Amino acid sequence: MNVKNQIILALDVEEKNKAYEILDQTTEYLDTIKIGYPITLALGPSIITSIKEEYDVKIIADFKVADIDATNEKIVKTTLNYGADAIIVHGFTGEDSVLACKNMAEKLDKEIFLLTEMSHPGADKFLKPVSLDIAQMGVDLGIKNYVAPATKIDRLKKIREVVGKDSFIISPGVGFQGGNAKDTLQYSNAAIVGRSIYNASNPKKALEEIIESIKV
Ligand code: FNU
Repeated sequence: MNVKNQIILALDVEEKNKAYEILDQTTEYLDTIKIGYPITLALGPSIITSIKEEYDVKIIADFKVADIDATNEKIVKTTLNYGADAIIVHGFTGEDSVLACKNMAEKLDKEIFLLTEMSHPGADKFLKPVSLDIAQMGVDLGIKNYVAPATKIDRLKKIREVVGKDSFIISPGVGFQGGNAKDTLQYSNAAIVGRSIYNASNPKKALEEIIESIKV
């Protein structure tokens, strides 16, 4: 996946007007949007189709798919058929669950991102001890796209070492959660930013400043 300006907007707003307002102000600089449960549960999954129709953006559906293989397959199929270009899948569920997602996405000519380790402090307890194994499983399964935290650069670096330089890593946690875009992009291909953009008094300016901070 190619991400313009290496920034992905996490569009976790719950009103359509607000979503479109933010997209109007930011899509000059962005071509990749991450939508998750907040907007999808508030507005319904057709919001994916509507955004795709009105904006020239790629959509990554952050549904952190984490069920048995048969159920995962259905979740991935439906989400991608709504128009999402890619879907984020948890890795801790294991090979069969992840493979079901990968196979379905490939069948639809779309992509999955494998979530290795999460950005919040609580993830240190259960996910951190296994995240490198999850990343290695992804490599063994031939997965090319990963999610790894911007808030824990040492972990991001280790995950990059496991998945290799040719894999594509996207990293949440820049801004509000304390991560820094420039540091993150030393090891990651794109930073995911939500609240620091959509809650800013001037989202366009907030995004411009983040893009500028990457260049210096
Ligand atoms: P912001 N997100 C995250 N950490 O924050 N998908 C993870 O480890 C992960 C995620 C999502 O903090 C989070 O749900 F796997 O407002 C939100 O949509 O900048 C976004 O990344 C971060 O939003």
